[in-house]
Amino acid sequence: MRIAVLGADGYLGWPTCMKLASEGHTVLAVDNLIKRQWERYCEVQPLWNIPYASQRVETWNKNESSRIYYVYIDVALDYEHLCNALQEFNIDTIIHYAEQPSAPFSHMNRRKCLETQTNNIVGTLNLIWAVREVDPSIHIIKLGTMGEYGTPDIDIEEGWLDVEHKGRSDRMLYPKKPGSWYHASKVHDSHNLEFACRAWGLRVTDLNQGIVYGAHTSQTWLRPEYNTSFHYDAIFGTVINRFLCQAAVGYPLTVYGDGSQTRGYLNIIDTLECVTLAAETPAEVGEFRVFNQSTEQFSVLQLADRIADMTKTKRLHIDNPRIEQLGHYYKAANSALPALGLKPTLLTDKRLEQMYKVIRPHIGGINPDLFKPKIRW
Ligand code: USQ
Repeated sequence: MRIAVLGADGYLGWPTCMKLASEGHTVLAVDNLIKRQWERYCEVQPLWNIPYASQRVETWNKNESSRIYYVYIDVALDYEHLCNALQEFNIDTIIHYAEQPSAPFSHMNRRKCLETQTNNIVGTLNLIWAVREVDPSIHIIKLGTMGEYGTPDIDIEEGWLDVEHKGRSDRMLYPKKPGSWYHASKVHDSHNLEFACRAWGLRVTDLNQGIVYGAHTSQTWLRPEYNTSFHYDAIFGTVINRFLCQAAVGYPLTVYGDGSQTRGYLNIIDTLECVTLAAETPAEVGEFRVFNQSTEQFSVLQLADRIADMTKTKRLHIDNPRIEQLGHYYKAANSALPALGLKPTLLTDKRLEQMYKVIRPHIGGINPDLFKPKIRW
């Protein structure tokens, strides 16, 4: 396949580029490096140093038998460049990660809320128009999020819901109850993409992804220069990655509220597997296909208990800076990706220990002040 990865400099984008290139696909890595600016704005940085995007692509191309092509494009601003790149590389599949990914960031202030929604929604709209203009048969794989659904008191289905109302029935997009301005931006994206499928016959897979954890994939292990951006701070760090870093420096695990918030989780290795599976079996023309991309569900407290036991660290319940439901029902369908062949990489004790071992040599780079959540909803 000829695949464009948008957001190729990020935690998930870069390992995706390496995996697809090493499997023989032509990979066009697209990024505008904005995430690095946001990190500077928030005064946070990844646990380990990450080379410049162009440098690590160069290192890859020098040392590996496959090639990655890198172009600097702001998907939300450079529409012409985006169209030209899709055309020039004769792209048939697009994996779209190029979005502001942090819920707390979107609650920092009015500007960051607007920046999140503008970047995410306008970027996706530009992509929709670019695909229509260049080649409507291009398969768009869009990273959505399980957080679009929120925590409804009924089972969560994969994107669609059969509804009966006053004696009539219809199949409708599953109702959304996002928990942040960031999550809401993804809901708006989903609606825009679904409309583009209906109106213009585009083919889209929306991957509603759970909370990703993990530091390494088969390719990041090859060289330190291939490491991916791993955050432990309260803005860009996800909860399992954060707890392991907290434990590594003996900082009490920061459980927000009573920790009964339950979410879907998956290993970064499975993110890569899922996008590959989606790419290999594209959506039909006019189809808006939704997969729930998570392999296990845990409450925050379950995770904190396991990590506290393993590392002999204490838990600290702190005032929840977010508005979230506690003690809620949570049951999300996730059978579509296993049906395509996904073999889940589960969070075993051994995997937790391996991650902890990877983190420990880097504790000198951890600033405990960044563990404290300072942004409130
Ligand atoms: N939490 C704690 N303590 C912490 C950090 C988080 O108790 O120190 C709790 C939060 O209150 C929340 C849960 O852990 O209930 C998950 O928080 P998170 O920061 O790991 O994840 P979240 O904000 O939900 O967002 C992350 C990614 C986002 C992705 C989303 C998938 O940053 O890009 O879309 O996971 S999902 O949550 O399924 O929507």
